[in-house]
Amino acid sequence: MTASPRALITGGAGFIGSHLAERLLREGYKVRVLDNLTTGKTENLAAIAKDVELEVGDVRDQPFVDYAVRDCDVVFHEAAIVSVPYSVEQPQETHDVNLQGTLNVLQSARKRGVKRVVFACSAAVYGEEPTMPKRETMAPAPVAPYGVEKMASELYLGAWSALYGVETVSLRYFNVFGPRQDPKSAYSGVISIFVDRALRGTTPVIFGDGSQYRDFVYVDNVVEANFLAATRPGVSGRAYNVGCGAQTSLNDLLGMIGKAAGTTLTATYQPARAGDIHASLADITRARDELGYVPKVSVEEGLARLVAHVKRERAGAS
Ligand code: UD2
Repeated sequence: MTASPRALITGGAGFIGSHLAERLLREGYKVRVLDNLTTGKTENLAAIAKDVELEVGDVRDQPFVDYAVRDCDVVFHEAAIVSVPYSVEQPQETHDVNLQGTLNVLQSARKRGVKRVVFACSAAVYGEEPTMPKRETMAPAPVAPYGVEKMASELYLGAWSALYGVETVSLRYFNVFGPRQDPKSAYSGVISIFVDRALRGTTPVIFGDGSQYRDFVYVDNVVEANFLAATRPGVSGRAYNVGCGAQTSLNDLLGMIGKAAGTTLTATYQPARAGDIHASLADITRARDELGYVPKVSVEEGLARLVAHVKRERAGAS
């Protein structure tokens, strides 16, 4: 019998990382989490706390990353400052976390003999270029520091796979949603905010006319893509879109969330946010063909699961 593979998840106490930790445990992995608990929360790991090794520290701290990577076969690098507008305000800080942090992870992976690094990249690498759907063969054109940091990280991954024998896979996430995405910040994902408001009976705000659309993808699909990226042979050095391949406008989203929550949801409209892109849609052909990625949870099903989760959580808290 072979020993259990060992995984490190940076940002493993966060929204996506904590779901990934649960899945990897189910798949028989030994799981270690590196998280500075800035946006990550130990509560996100409550159900699996006894099975997960938690190392509290920062990806900017190279010796600490080195320590956290010890004995690992695979690293899932999810730790990041995820807000695009924040990166516009504080580009040095987001550079240090999002790009230097990735370089630190890659250096430790090389030194410690990690077989593969799977990286949480972003649709932000495509920027404003209007061609839809987005394909990985298109030239990247990030507009904000966040997208630049994600793109530069991805280029480092390519170099690591070419030069140092560390296998790397970059997953370009589109608009991920699901349980544990925090609705509290002004920059939170729109679905987390709208579901929160629908269940509180308060009115959501749409910035713009609501015709802008996104490729929303439920977190379980993203976790599946990560698992495939870690285990498929012959994919080193590749980048993959991770979306559903379906577009949903904000106006349509309002109706869908209202339906899932059993209410009629109407919004107030305010001017579009500065720097917002109008459209984002993934072509997921490459991920399907090379990783075997099929988004099993539709946006409707994901919304139903999220609403049920938030209701349960609130019933438990009261
Ligand atoms: C997402 C990612 C970001 C980056 C980017 C790449 C999230 C939270 N952010 O940014 O990390 O990868 O994609 O392009 O997933 N909106 C409202 N009302 C609200 C909140 C938002 O109308 O209360 C609008 C917002 O103006 C935008 C759309 O909803 O048009 C989506 O906004 P978002 O913040 O959920 O995600 P996005 O696409 O800006």
